[in-house]
This record gives sequence, structure tokens and C-alpha cells, in this order.
Amino acid sequence: MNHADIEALARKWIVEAADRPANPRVQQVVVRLLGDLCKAIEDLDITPTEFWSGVAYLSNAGASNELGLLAAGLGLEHFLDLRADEAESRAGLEGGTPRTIEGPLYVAGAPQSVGFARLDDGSESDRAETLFMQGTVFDQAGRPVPGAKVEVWHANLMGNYSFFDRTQSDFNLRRTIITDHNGRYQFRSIIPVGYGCPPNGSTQQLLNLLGRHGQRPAHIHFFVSAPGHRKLTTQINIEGDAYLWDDFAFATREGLVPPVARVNDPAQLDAKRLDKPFASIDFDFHLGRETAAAPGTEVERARAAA
Ligand code: MBD
Ligand code: FE
Repeated sequence: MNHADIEALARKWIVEAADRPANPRVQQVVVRLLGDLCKAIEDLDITPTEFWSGVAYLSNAGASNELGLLAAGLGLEHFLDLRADEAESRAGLEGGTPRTIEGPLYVAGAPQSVGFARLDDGSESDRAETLFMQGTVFDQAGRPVPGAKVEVWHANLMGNYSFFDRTQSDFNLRRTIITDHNGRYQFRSIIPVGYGCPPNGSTQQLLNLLGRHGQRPAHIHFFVSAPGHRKLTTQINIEGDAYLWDDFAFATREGLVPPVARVNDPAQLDAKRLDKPFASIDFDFHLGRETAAAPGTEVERARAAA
């Protein structure tokens, strides 16, 4: 079959078959994706066995809630970032802290505090390196933004996230910090370890067939938002990680790898009541001003809420 025949079939099955009011956007997208899929089946001579193996694959990936992980691993979530960047450049919005993917592991409802929070529950303190991270949220004009919301979440020493990992305490390594009157935030936590896809899961199963690993470098996630400003979804990476520029989700970007200082000055350790050296990261967030000229940055997606 040629492509024109296939497109006619997809229109027949979707558009012409409709005998009651339809959602035109859904029709448009389904006609396109269905036609593209049929063209791939034709052009690649995909066998029925291959086709049903694909159906079973997606069923299993959905049943184990791995489709979000798969979207990250295939580069699709990063592709949405590249498109959002392009839309902002077209709208004349430049500069600001780079965005990068949210990933599938955010949980709404984390405890909120002003200025400072401790993220970790102390359960890994004996083995972990303590981290202090701090900075200012700035607006487009370089003015501090008091009252901005900094949502932060990251993995533990096993590379696992609370809620999804039921062995961790509720909201471990997840907090919402409201910037103080100077636009500043600070948190105490632990240096996380990179995430690896479940080794026996659907995502890793496909990655294996593609000859790819499923590892992420150690990273910390953020949503930074304030009224009148574009919501920033981003992450910072921990420098020195073997996977820093080899992330299976393609999320590492220039500008998101801050230096990590090691503090071992006794006076500073005393001030924080710590008996071993700690890591310190200074990182400011620069938000763009809200504009109708670019698509909104508040993305709706299915998210866990604890
Ligand atoms: C993660 O921690 C993550 O950030 C992404 C994007 C995918 C899987 C696990
Ligand atoms: Fe993550």
C-alpha cells in the first residue's frame, strides 16, 4: 500500500466513521498517529507477531506504571523541553535558568516552610554526605523574588524516591520552601545517588534491546514558581558523577551543574553542629516573566499525591 492509500484509510476509520459530535483535536491527533503507525508497519514490513509483541509491551509498561519512565528514556520528555525552549525564543524570552525534565517521580503535598527546610529524615546520616544548598530566586530584571515557591525532591543513597519506595518515611527528601523576604531559600539534605531503571522492568527491557543503559547521574529536582513569573521545572546535577553527560533521560544541560564546595572549617562545622565535613552548593534560580506570547509553563500530567 502507498502512503496516500494509508492516509485515506486512517481518515475513513476515524473521521468518516464518526456519526456523532467528536473532539476535533483528538480526531486530528489520532488520524495522524494512526496513519504514521500504519505507514511504519507497511514500510518496515512489521509482522503480526512483532505488532502483538508491541501491544503486549505497552500493556505491561502501563500496568507497571512505567510509561512515564519510558517517555524519559526515549528522549520524548527532553524533546518537549527543546520545543518549549524554541517557543520561548520565538516569543523573545531569553536567558534565565535552563529548564529540564520533571521526570515521573514528583509527589504533590510535601511539607512547606519559609526560608529553610531539612529534607532528609536522618536515616542515612551515618553513610551520607550532608549537603547544604542555598541561593536566591530572581525575576527577569534581576530582582529577588520573596515568597517564591521552591519545590525540591531527590533520591536517597539507593537512588530511590520516597512514596515510590515504600521503605522510606513519608515525604523523605521532598519539601516545599517559600523564599524569605530577600528571595532566599536554603535546605539541608544529603548528596543523592543516581537513579537506575528497575532492572527487570519494561523500560530497561527495551533499553537492553537498544544496547543502552538506564542510569541517571545524581540530581536534584526543582519546581520554582511565583505569581507573574513563568514556572521553572529543572534539576541540578552533582558534578563528578560518571553518568553526568551520559543520562539515559538526556536531561543534563549546561548551567545546571553547579560546583560543590567541601566545608571542613571547624568553626563552620560547629555553627551547624556537624561532626564531619559537609558539601555546599550555591545556586540561584532566574525566572522569566509571564507572557501570553509563549505557551504556559504549568504542565498538567498525572502525578502522585500522597
Ligand atoms: C528519575 O529520578 C528521573 O528524574 C527521571 C527523569 C526518570 C527516572 C527517574
Ligand atoms: Fe529524578
